[in-house]
Amino acid sequence: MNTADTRGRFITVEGTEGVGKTSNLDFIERLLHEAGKAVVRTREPGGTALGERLRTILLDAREDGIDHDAELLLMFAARAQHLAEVIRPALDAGKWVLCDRFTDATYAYQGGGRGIPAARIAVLEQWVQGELRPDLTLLLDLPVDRGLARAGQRSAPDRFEREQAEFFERVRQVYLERARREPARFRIIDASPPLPEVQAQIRQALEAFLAS
Ligand code: Z5A
Repeated sequence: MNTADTRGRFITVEGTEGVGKTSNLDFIERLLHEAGKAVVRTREPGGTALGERLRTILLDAREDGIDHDAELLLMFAARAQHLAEVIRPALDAGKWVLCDRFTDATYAYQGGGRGIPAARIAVLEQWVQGELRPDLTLLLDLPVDRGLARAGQRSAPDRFEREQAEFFERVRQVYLERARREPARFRIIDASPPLPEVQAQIRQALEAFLAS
Protein backbone atom coordinates (compact mmCIF):
# COMPACT_ATOMS: atom_id res chain seq x y z
CA MET A 1 0.00 0.00 0.00
CA ASN A 2 1.31 3.47 -0.85
CA THR A 3 2.22 5.01 2.49
CA ALA A 4 2.27 8.51 0.97
CA ASP A 5 -1.46 8.11 0.34
CA THR A 6 -3.10 9.41 3.54
CA ARG A 7 -6.67 8.72 2.50
CA GLY A 8 -8.36 6.00 4.55
CA ARG A 9 -9.71 2.81 3.06
CA PHE A 10 -13.33 1.82 2.55
CA ILE A 11 -14.21 -1.78 3.45
CA THR A 12 -17.69 -3.21 3.02
CA VAL A 13 -19.19 -6.49 4.22
CA GLU A 14 -21.99 -8.09 2.23
CA GLY A 15 -24.05 -11.24 1.99
CA THR A 16 -27.55 -12.65 2.00
CA GLU A 17 -29.77 -13.19 4.99
CA GLY A 18 -28.16 -14.90 8.01
CA VAL A 19 -24.65 -15.29 6.55
CA GLY A 20 -23.08 -13.94 9.75
CA LYS A 21 -22.17 -10.32 8.99
CA THR A 22 -23.06 -9.17 12.47
CA SER A 23 -21.13 -12.07 14.00
CA ASN A 24 -18.00 -11.08 12.07
CA LEU A 25 -17.99 -7.27 12.11
CA ASP A 26 -16.54 -7.03 15.65
CA PHE A 27 -13.79 -9.41 14.59
CA ILE A 28 -12.95 -7.35 11.48
CA GLU A 29 -12.94 -4.12 13.47
CA ARG A 30 -10.57 -5.68 16.02
CA LEU A 31 -8.17 -6.84 13.31
CA LEU A 32 -8.07 -3.33 11.85
CA HIS A 33 -7.42 -1.81 15.27
CA GLU A 34 -4.61 -4.33 15.81
CA ALA A 35 -3.14 -3.18 12.50
CA GLY A 36 -3.10 0.38 13.88
CA LYS A 37 -5.99 1.75 11.85
CA ALA A 38 -8.47 4.32 13.12
CA VAL A 39 -11.81 2.73 12.25
CA VAL A 40 -15.24 4.21 11.70
CA ARG A 41 -17.80 1.41 11.81
CA THR A 42 -21.15 2.07 10.24
CA ARG A 43 -24.00 0.46 8.34
CA GLU A 44 -26.50 0.83 5.53
CA PRO A 45 -29.22 1.70 5.33
CA GLY A 46 -28.39 3.94 8.28
CA GLY A 47 -25.24 5.44 9.75
CA THR A 48 -26.71 8.94 10.25
CA ALA A 49 -29.77 10.26 12.08
CA LEU A 50 -31.64 10.65 8.80
CA GLY A 51 -30.39 7.29 7.50
CA GLU A 52 -31.51 5.49 10.64
CA ARG A 53 -34.99 7.02 10.31
CA LEU A 54 -35.12 5.85 6.70
CA ARG A 55 -33.90 2.41 7.82
CA THR A 56 -36.80 2.16 10.27
CA ILE A 57 -39.25 2.80 7.44
CA LEU A 58 -37.48 0.50 4.98
CA LEU A 59 -37.35 -2.45 7.38
CA ASP A 60 -40.78 -1.99 8.93
CA ALA A 61 -42.83 -5.08 8.05
CA ARG A 62 -46.00 -2.95 8.22
CA GLU A 63 -44.78 -0.82 5.28
CA ASP A 64 -46.00 -3.35 2.75
CA GLY A 65 -46.99 -0.77 0.10
CA ILE A 66 -43.56 0.66 -0.66
CA ASP A 67 -43.08 0.85 -4.43
CA HIS A 68 -39.84 -0.75 -5.70
CA ASP A 69 -38.56 2.53 -7.18
CA ALA A 70 -39.42 4.35 -3.96
CA GLU A 71 -37.44 1.71 -2.03
CA LEU A 72 -34.48 2.16 -4.37
CA LEU A 73 -34.57 5.95 -4.05
CA LEU A 74 -34.82 5.79 -0.25
CA MET A 75 -31.73 3.54 -0.16
CA PHE A 76 -29.82 6.13 -2.16
CA ALA A 77 -31.23 9.03 -0.14
CA ALA A 78 -29.87 7.39 3.01
CA ARG A 79 -26.58 6.72 1.18
CA ALA A 80 -26.19 10.34 0.01
CA GLN A 81 -26.50 11.55 3.61
CA HIS A 82 -24.18 8.82 4.84
CA LEU A 83 -21.50 9.74 2.31
CA ALA A 84 -21.75 13.46 3.06
CA GLU A 85 -21.89 13.18 6.83
CA VAL A 86 -19.79 10.12 7.67
CA ILE A 87 -17.99 8.22 4.91
CA ARG A 88 -16.26 10.96 2.90
CA PRO A 89 -15.15 13.00 5.94
CA ALA A 90 -13.74 9.86 7.60
CA LEU A 91 -11.82 8.76 4.49
CA ASP A 92 -10.50 12.30 3.97
CA ALA A 93 -9.27 12.28 7.59
CA GLY A 94 -7.32 9.08 6.94
CA LYS A 95 -9.72 6.81 8.81
CA TRP A 96 -10.76 3.37 7.66
CA VAL A 97 -14.48 2.99 7.13
CA LEU A 98 -15.98 -0.43 7.87
CA CYS A 99 -19.50 -0.54 6.51
CA ASP A 100 -22.13 -3.26 6.99
CA ARG A 101 -23.56 -3.30 3.43
CA PHE A 102 -23.29 -0.65 0.71
CA THR A 103 -24.25 -0.32 -2.96
CA ASP A 104 -23.55 -3.98 -3.83
CA ALA A 105 -26.57 -4.67 -1.62
CA THR A 106 -28.66 -2.38 -3.80
CA TYR A 107 -27.65 -4.27 -6.95
CA ALA A 108 -28.35 -7.55 -5.14
CA TYR A 109 -31.65 -6.73 -3.37
CA GLN A 110 -33.29 -4.01 -5.47
CA GLY A 111 -31.70 -5.33 -8.69
CA GLY A 112 -31.67 -9.11 -8.26
CA GLY A 113 -34.40 -9.37 -5.65
CA ARG A 114 -36.89 -6.76 -6.88
CA GLY A 115 -35.95 -6.91 -10.56
CA ILE A 116 -34.94 -3.27 -11.10
CA PRO A 117 -32.54 -3.05 -14.08
CA ALA A 118 -28.88 -2.66 -13.06
CA ALA A 119 -28.50 0.23 -15.52
CA ARG A 120 -31.01 2.27 -13.53
CA ILE A 121 -29.14 1.57 -10.28
CA ALA A 122 -25.86 2.52 -11.98
CA VAL A 123 -27.25 5.99 -12.78
CA LEU A 124 -27.99 6.60 -9.10
CA GLU A 125 -24.66 5.11 -8.05
CA GLN A 126 -22.80 7.54 -10.30
CA TRP A 127 -24.94 10.47 -9.22
CA VAL A 128 -24.65 9.87 -5.47
CA GLN A 129 -21.12 8.43 -5.23
CA GLY A 130 -19.25 9.88 -8.20
CA GLU A 131 -16.10 7.76 -8.48
CA LEU A 132 -16.20 6.52 -4.86
CA ARG A 133 -16.31 2.72 -4.59
CA PRO A 134 -15.28 0.36 -1.77
CA ASP A 135 -11.59 -0.59 -1.77
CA LEU A 136 -12.36 -4.06 -0.41
CA THR A 137 -15.61 -5.98 -0.21
CA LEU A 138 -15.87 -9.14 1.88
CA LEU A 139 -18.74 -11.22 0.52
CA LEU A 140 -19.88 -13.81 3.06
CA ASP A 141 -21.41 -16.55 0.97
CA LEU A 142 -23.73 -19.28 2.17
CA PRO A 143 -26.44 -21.39 0.51
CA VAL A 144 -29.72 -19.54 0.97
CA ASP A 145 -31.48 -22.33 2.89
CA ARG A 146 -28.68 -22.44 5.46
CA GLY A 147 -28.72 -18.66 5.90
CA LEU A 148 -32.49 -18.62 6.34
CA ALA A 149 -32.25 -21.44 8.89
CA ARG A 150 -29.66 -19.47 10.88
CA ALA A 151 -31.65 -16.23 10.66
CA GLY A 152 -34.89 -18.02 11.51
CA GLN A 153 -33.66 -18.49 15.06
CA ARG A 154 -33.98 -14.74 15.63
CA SER A 155 -36.84 -12.27 16.30
CA ALA A 156 -39.85 -11.39 14.11
CA PRO A 157 -38.92 -10.97 10.42
CA ASP A 158 -38.48 -7.44 8.99
CA ARG A 159 -39.80 -6.31 5.57
CA PHE A 160 -36.92 -8.00 3.69
CA GLU A 161 -36.74 -11.09 5.86
CA ARG A 162 -40.34 -11.90 4.94
CA GLU A 163 -39.29 -12.58 1.34
CA GLN A 164 -39.20 -16.14 0.01
CA ALA A 165 -36.12 -18.28 -0.68
CA GLU A 166 -36.30 -17.51 -4.46
CA PHE A 167 -35.84 -13.80 -3.70
CA PHE A 168 -32.68 -14.50 -1.67
CA GLU A 169 -31.43 -16.91 -4.34
CA ARG A 170 -31.57 -14.07 -6.90
CA VAL A 171 -29.84 -11.78 -4.38
CA ARG A 172 -27.08 -14.33 -3.87
CA GLN A 173 -26.54 -14.84 -7.61
CA VAL A 174 -26.13 -11.08 -8.19
CA TYR A 175 -23.58 -10.90 -5.38
CA LEU A 176 -21.60 -13.81 -6.82
CA GLU A 177 -21.77 -12.37 -10.33
CA ARG A 178 -20.47 -9.00 -9.11
CA ALA A 179 -17.66 -10.76 -7.24
CA ARG A 180 -16.71 -12.65 -10.40
CA ARG A 181 -16.64 -9.42 -12.40
CA GLU A 182 -14.51 -7.50 -9.87
CA PRO A 183 -12.04 -10.01 -8.42
CA ALA A 184 -9.62 -7.26 -7.37
CA ARG A 185 -12.17 -5.70 -5.03
CA PHE A 186 -14.12 -8.73 -3.77
CA ARG A 187 -13.03 -11.56 -1.51
CA ILE A 188 -15.55 -14.37 -1.27
CA ILE A 189 -15.62 -15.86 2.22
CA ASP A 190 -17.18 -19.31 2.60
CA ALA A 191 -19.58 -18.69 5.50
CA SER A 192 -20.64 -22.36 5.89
CA PRO A 193 -18.03 -23.65 8.37
CA PRO A 194 -18.03 -22.88 12.10
CA LEU A 195 -17.27 -19.26 13.05
CA PRO A 196 -13.53 -19.76 13.85
CA GLU A 197 -12.97 -21.13 10.34
CA VAL A 198 -14.90 -18.27 8.76
CA GLN A 199 -12.80 -15.83 10.77
CA ALA A 200 -9.57 -17.51 9.66
CA GLN A 201 -10.55 -16.80 6.05
CA ILE A 202 -11.41 -13.21 6.92
CA ARG A 203 -8.08 -12.74 8.69
CA GLN A 204 -6.22 -14.05 5.64
CA ALA A 205 -8.13 -11.74 3.28
CA LEU A 206 -7.56 -8.70 5.47
CA GLU A 207 -3.88 -9.42 6.00
CA ALA A 208 -3.40 -9.71 2.23
CA PHE A 209 -5.23 -6.42 1.74
CA LEU A 210 -3.21 -4.68 4.44
CA ALA A 211 0.01 -5.92 2.86
CA SER A 212 -0.94 -4.84 -0.68
N1 Z5A B 1 -30.77 -3.60 1.97
C1 Z5A B 1 -31.23 -3.41 0.68
O1 Z5A B 1 -32.23 -4.01 0.29
N2 Z5A B 1 -30.57 -2.57 -0.15
C2 Z5A B 1 -29.47 -1.87 0.22
O2 Z5A B 1 -28.93 -1.09 -0.57
C3 Z5A B 1 -29.00 -2.08 1.56
C4 Z5A B 1 -29.67 -2.95 2.40
C5 Z5A B 1 -27.78 -1.33 2.02
C6 Z5A B 1 -31.01 -4.75 6.40
O3 Z5A B 1 -29.74 -5.25 6.35
C7 Z5A B 1 -31.71 -5.02 5.11
O4 Z5A B 1 -31.48 -3.97 4.18
C8 Z5A B 1 -31.22 -6.26 4.43
C9 Z5A B 1 -30.99 -5.88 2.97
C10 Z5A B 1 -31.52 -4.49 2.87
N3 Z5A B 1 -32.24 -7.21 4.54
N4 Z5A B 1 -32.14 -8.42 4.52
N5 Z5A B 1 -32.26 -9.51 4.53
P1 Z5A B 1 -29.02 -5.87 7.60
O5 Z5A B 1 -27.65 -6.17 7.14
O6 Z5A B 1 -29.17 -5.01 8.78
O7 Z5A B 1 -29.90 -7.20 7.93
P2 Z5A B 1 -29.57 -8.71 7.71
O8 Z5A B 1 -29.12 -9.08 6.36
O9 Z5A B 1 -30.79 -9.38 8.15
O10 Z5A B 1 -28.28 -8.94 8.59
P3 Z5A B 1 -28.22 -9.43 10.01
O11 Z5A B 1 -29.54 -9.40 10.67
O12 Z5A B 1 -27.20 -8.57 10.66
O13 Z5A B 1 -27.79 -10.96 9.81
P4 Z5A B 1 -26.31 -11.49 9.55
O14 Z5A B 1 -25.36 -10.45 10.04
O15 Z5A B 1 -26.08 -11.95 8.21
O16 Z5A B 1 -26.24 -12.76 10.49
P5 Z5A B 1 -25.85 -12.87 12.04
O17 Z5A B 1 -26.89 -12.17 12.86
O18 Z5A B 1 -24.44 -12.55 12.29
O19 Z5A B 1 -25.97 -14.44 12.18
C11 Z5A B 1 -27.22 -15.10 12.06
C12 Z5A B 1 -27.24 -16.30 13.02
O20 Z5A B 1 -26.28 -17.26 12.56
C13 Z5A B 1 -26.84 -15.95 14.46
O21 Z5A B 1 -27.60 -16.72 15.32
C14 Z5A B 1 -25.37 -16.38 14.53
O22 Z5A B 1 -24.99 -16.75 15.83
C15 Z5A B 1 -25.34 -17.56 13.59
N6 Z5A B 1 -24.04 -17.74 12.91
C16 Z5A B 1 -23.26 -16.79 12.38
N7 Z5A B 1 -22.16 -17.34 11.81
C17 Z5A B 1 -22.27 -18.67 12.00
C18 Z5A B 1 -21.43 -19.79 11.65
N8 Z5A B 1 -20.29 -19.64 10.97
N9 Z5A B 1 -21.87 -21.01 11.96
C19 Z5A B 1 -23.04 -21.19 12.62
N10 Z5A B 1 -23.86 -20.19 13.00
C20 Z5A B 1 -23.48 -18.94 12.69
